[in-house]
Order: sequence, then structure tokens, then C-alpha cells
Amino acid sequence: MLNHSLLYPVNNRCRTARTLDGLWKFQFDPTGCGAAQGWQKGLPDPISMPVPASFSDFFTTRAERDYCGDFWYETEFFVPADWQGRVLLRFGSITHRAVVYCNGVEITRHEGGFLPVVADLTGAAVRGGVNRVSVQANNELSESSLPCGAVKTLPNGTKLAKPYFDFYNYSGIQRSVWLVNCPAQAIEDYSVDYTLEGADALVHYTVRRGGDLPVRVRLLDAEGREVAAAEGAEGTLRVADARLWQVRNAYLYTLAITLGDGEIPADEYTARVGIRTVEVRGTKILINGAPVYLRGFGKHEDFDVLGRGFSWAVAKRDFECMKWTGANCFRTSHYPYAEEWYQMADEEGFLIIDEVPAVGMMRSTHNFADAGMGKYTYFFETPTVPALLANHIAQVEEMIARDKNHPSVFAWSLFNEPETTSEYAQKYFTAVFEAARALDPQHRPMTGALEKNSAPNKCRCYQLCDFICLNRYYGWYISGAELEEAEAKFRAEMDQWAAKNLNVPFVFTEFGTDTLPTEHKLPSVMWSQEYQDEYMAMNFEVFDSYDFVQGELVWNFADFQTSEGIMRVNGNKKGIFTRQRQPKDVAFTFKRRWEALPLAGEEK
Ligand code: GCB
Repeated sequence: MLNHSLLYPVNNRCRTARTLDGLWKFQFDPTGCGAAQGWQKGLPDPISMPVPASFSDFFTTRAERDYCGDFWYETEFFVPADWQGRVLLRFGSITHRAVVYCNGVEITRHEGGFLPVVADLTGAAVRGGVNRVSVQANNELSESSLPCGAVKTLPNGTKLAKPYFDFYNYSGIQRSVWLVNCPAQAIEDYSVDYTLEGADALVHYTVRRGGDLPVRVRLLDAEGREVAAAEGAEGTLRVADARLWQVRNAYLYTLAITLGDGEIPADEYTARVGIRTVEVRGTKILINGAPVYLRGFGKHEDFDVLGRGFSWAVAKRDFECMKWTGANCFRTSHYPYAEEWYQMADEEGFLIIDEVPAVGMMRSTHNFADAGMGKYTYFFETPTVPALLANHIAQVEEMIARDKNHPSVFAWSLFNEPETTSEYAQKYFTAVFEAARALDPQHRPMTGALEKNSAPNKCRCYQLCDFICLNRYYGWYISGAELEEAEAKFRAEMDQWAAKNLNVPFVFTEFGTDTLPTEHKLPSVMWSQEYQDEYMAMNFEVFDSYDFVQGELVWNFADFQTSEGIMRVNGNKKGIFTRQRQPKDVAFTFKRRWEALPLAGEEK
């Protein structure tokens, strides 16, 4: 189990959190000599670099934009003399791995670019003085890293990232950095789980704390009125006439946890929680006992200039666009997003399939096309697998620890499009699912997104999933431009799934066509807006023919940046919106369809 706290920073009587976002110092370290040369004591020749942001798209040369290897960030911060207890630095993420130093001393190391890095500076930071934090980061990909890929080294020594996945290898400090002061004996973590009893709700909670100070838990309604309270590190709150967190109609309570029994607590943590239950029963996905048909998007954290850098403004626009289409769900393809996305989803009543960065588990830079054509790369038959598995499970653990209390998160996705047809893959994913199932206090459904080669008669991993997620491109990668043939093949596959009588829900987690907003053609051709529309019409017909299909998350919400190649025109253009978040024609088709579907609580 994680022995440090991933709690999102808050300010209150016992805690202070200040963001260190702004302009940091930055330097590439192509030969990896920085640590040996003492760069942790001050960068020799830095430039300035905004945080949070990916470094890539600020630069005007290819060498800098596509840089692969070690790179350093550095900034200074003041720690007040009166800060008692612990001093922490919390990075929302550092892509893909990092060593954090404070005043030249190594504090922590972290593997994985999409989950928080917490450095405990208590022993190293000078109180009442200015301190230096240095971050030695690295963005290389390998077959034991998540996401998976390789590094190509050119004859002159330059390294290039070769992702086995279809998004740009954006890197840097892409999420906010917080300087946190909290008590020495602090609230480290909490979990909530719910059961409904008629109009009442039971909130089962546990609090993990340092030391053994008494715990008090209160639940406040949206007006700040106390509706339930309990003592103890574990217990149950009974909420009479509970207002539930409903899909697209969210209601949030505040959970207030305190330590100690004095007038002023020894520690205090407050969080917004939503009371709701999740269940898969037969072919239905139930929220608060009522079936919900998922409609929405696979997304990316991706925007002009910022790369994968978090921006409240972009997130706000994305939610407004999603609401406008009538969506109720998105998948955090292909990695856990910045926590602020989940906070907004909690407020807006969106459902999230939260995905670990297990993508590229197939040895191909074109795997999005190769996989569907049946290419097989023996990915899980290699010696790197034990290291990959350990890393995979560690990231599942961190993701669940970080996101488990968000009402928006209703399911975990533990992979995207790996090879799943061998006994090796089956063994690998059995271990991942077993580990994951032991971690979630709410026992939410677990799943993963399966590509075309994971066919009903070949796939050995769908059996692990509580609902089955299919990424299917009939009419694009398969029989592109031949929609009749594509539909026949699509139905043939769906008939095979139907014949299995699995009695579980199916959700399409990807389907789509690359579409240029400039292209119109009558009759349609691939890449034109008209083709995107016709393709969707065919897909909708197929979805609607199988009653076990309980959701459609189109690929992708918006156009996004990828590596270069003959398959991509300055990025992937399967967006329903452009990269600037303006609708393509097909967005109106989705709006019409989705607004006509019941939002939640009714069958389609
Ligand atoms: C897929 C992948 C996704 C790609 C998409 C595509 O199957 O999961 O990452 O971007 O196809 O557009 O090819």
C-alpha cells in the first residue's frame, strides 16, 4: 500500500497550500551529465519555462520540440519560519519519471508521468529562508514504461521517442505544483463508500492518519449544514433523505475530517463528496440503481501551445462543449488526467472511466492500424514483462488511491488495446486485475479497451472485465470507404458476441474517422465531413441493434497532436471538435442523437 498521502492540497486552519506555478528555470541534459556535475545545486545555463505546461510546443526548432532524454527544472521558494510540522512539495505529475532535489539533496524518485509526485522536504527545507527545488526529469519510453514505446538513437547521439501509441510524447511539469504545510501527525487519506436504504444513505468511511489522535467526521450539505457526524477512524454516517449525486445533476456534500479533540483540531481535511452507487447488473450499468446509457468521448489532455499542460480555461470549454452535445461520460484515454478534470466532472455530473497509462502494449508504432489487421508482436512473451507488470500495478495503485473518492469515477480502465490473444497476456492481465480489485473500497467495475484483434473467439482477456469495452473502426481502418461491407463485417462480429450470451454490458470506447474541417464532398469521400456523418449513421444503426450495447464514447472529443507519419496530418483528426474546440458538422449529429436519449435513469 502507498505509505504517503496523495490528498489534493487544501487550505484551512491546520494546512497551507501555495502553488509554485509560474516561470521556472529549465535546461536540457542530452548527455545525462547533470547530476554528476552538480546541476541539483543550480543549473549552469538555464532558460525560462512556464509551469504547468509541456515544454515541446514553445520551441521553434525540431530538436528542442522533439527532445528526448533528461531535462531539468528548477525554482526557488520561501518557507515561512512559523511553519510547524511537515513541508511537502506536490507535483500533479512529472512526465515520465523524475528525481526531486531540495537544496541539492535528493528527496524522492518517481516513475510514471501521469500521477502525483510527493516530495517530503521536512528535513531538507530551511524555514524562514529561500529554498531551491530541482527536478531531474526524463521522457524516454521503453517496453517496461507506461505508456510503452522505444527510443531510437541517431548516429550523432540524438535520441528520438518512438511511442507505440497515437499521441505526442508531450513532457515536462504539465500539472500544478503545490508547496504544502501540514501537521506532523496528519490525515493521510480517507475513503468513502455508499449504500442506499430507502430515502436514506449510509456513508461508510475510513480515515488513515499518522499517530493515533481521535478522529471526527462530519458531513455538511451544500448550504454548510451538518447532516451527520461520527467519531472514529472508521464508521458509518447515516444521511436521512439523502440527495444523491445523479448523472448530469450532481449534488455534492462536504466531508470534514478532524484530528484531535481540542477547540482547534490537530489536523483538518475537507473534501467534496457525492453520494451515489454503481453496479453492473446483467447487461445494464446502474447508477443509483437506475440504468444509464453512456454517451460521450474518449479525450486527451491536449491543446495548442500548452501541449498536455493543464489549463482551467481549456477544461471549462471542454465541459461546455460536452454538455452542449448532450454527453454524460468520458474516458480519460490513455492516462489519468489532472485532478482538476475530476473535480469539474464531480460538479457537472459527468461519469468517468478512469484509465491507467497502459497503452502501446503491442510492438508497433502504427498499432492503431496494425492491430486491427491482425498483426501479432509477441509483446507479452518478452523478458521486460516482470518490470512492466510491477510498474503497471504500481500505477493502478496510485490511480485508485488518488481518484477513489470522486463520484464521477464509476469505472477503472486497466488497459488500452494490448495484445490479448495469448496465454501470456491472459496471465499478465489476470495479475493486474487481481491487484486492482483488492484496492478499490467502492469495488467499482473494472474494464479495459479492446481492439479489433481481440475478437470474440480469440480474446483471452475480456473475461476479466465487468463490462466489455470495444474500440472498433469498421468503415475506417477496416473497409474504409466501403460502408456497406464495413457494416456487414461489424454485424458479423457483433453477432458472435451476441451468440456468447455473456450477459454483461458492452460499451464502444472508440469509433471514428479522421476528418478535415476544410473538406466537403458530395458524394462523400474519406476525410470529408460528409463521410464522418455517414460513418456515424452506420455505427449508430449497429449499436442500436444490440440491446447489450450500453454506451458509445466516440473517438475523439477533439483533434489532437500525435507523432509524425504518413497516417497523420499534423495530428489525429478524428475530433468531433477541432483542436481549437469548434464543432465539425458531425457534432450537430451527435447533439441531435444524444439529446434525444434519456440522460439517465431510463432505458434507451
Ligand atoms: C486506437 C487507439 C487510439 C488512436 C485511435 C486512432 O485504437 O486506442 O489511441 O488514436 O485508435 O485514431 O487510430
